[in-house]
Amino acid sequence: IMQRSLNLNKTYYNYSEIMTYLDYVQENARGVHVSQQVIGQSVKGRDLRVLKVSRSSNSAKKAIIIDGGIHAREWISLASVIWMMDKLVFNPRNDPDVKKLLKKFDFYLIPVLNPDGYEFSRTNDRLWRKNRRINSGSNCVGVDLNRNFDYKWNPNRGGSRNPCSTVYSGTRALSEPESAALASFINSLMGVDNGGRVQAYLNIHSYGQYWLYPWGFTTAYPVDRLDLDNLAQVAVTAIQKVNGKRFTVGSSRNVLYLAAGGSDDYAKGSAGVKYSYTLELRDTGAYGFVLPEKQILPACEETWAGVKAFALALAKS
Ligand code: ING
Ligand code: ZN
Repeated sequence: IMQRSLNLNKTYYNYSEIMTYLDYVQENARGVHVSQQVIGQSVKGRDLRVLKVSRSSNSAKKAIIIDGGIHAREWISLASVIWMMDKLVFNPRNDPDVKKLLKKFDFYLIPVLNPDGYEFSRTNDRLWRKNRRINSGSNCVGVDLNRNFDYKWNPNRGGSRNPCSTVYSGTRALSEPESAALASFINSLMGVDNGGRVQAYLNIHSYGQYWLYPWGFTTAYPVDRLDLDNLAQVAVTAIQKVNGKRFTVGSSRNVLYLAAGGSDDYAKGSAGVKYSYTLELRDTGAYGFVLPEKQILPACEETWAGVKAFALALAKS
């Protein structure tokens, strides 16, 4: 049935294949603990699953949350999260860094944050971005989940009040089940019961080759900008060593564009996660969102190298 590792990253898998793979990972993990949690449902009722990887059961170490597929067409982001899962759980090359990371952190991986949009992109419209919300009073479908989060939510700042826009912010902050589920999941791990466990949050997108930190809603920088910049530099240096790809570091607003309501701004601004980032994976526009399957492997390898270097540096910080 579903094979692990190499086959997994030769092709882009659909939602149900990815869910089958999560079960495979959980059943076949040896020497690490894997558990799954459903944190909510999409508009069309698909489960939003989180896979936790830790050294032991009931582990409550400092945590790193990583998600992919918030935008439907950014297929490489899902593949990259699956790849990280595979490396953390099966550690095929017996990498000592993986052991170090699991000594220090619990990982929470969410490969498909927007399953309805992803399936629609696979079957109907390859360049679909939003979720599949039916907007009342409009013939246009979908809300941009990365404009829908509840920190400085503002359709006038890089979002839109028009349901037909690809960056439609929704009728209100956290109007969508997908964004609401992620927000409450981050909050639950940051709450007093959990001792503010989340040290880092990575929201994975494509394309453009950027490692971005907040804010998206303003040109101002976070007060701890230098800390965020330093660890991002460590990550992009590691990425470049793998296949020579250069990633640009900076704040979303200053190196990309204005966008309020992003999940990275939410994680930092509302939930209090210090190291909150948006990653834009390959490429820089040659294929854009439609990254060929031949590039899945190199893209995942370099992203994993960056994430690993980042997390190792975080462990020492
Ligand atoms: N890019 C992100 C977007 O949501 C971003 C970039 C993230 C900007 C966060 C500002 C804040 O537009 C893609 N590729 O979706
Ligand atoms: Zn995106």
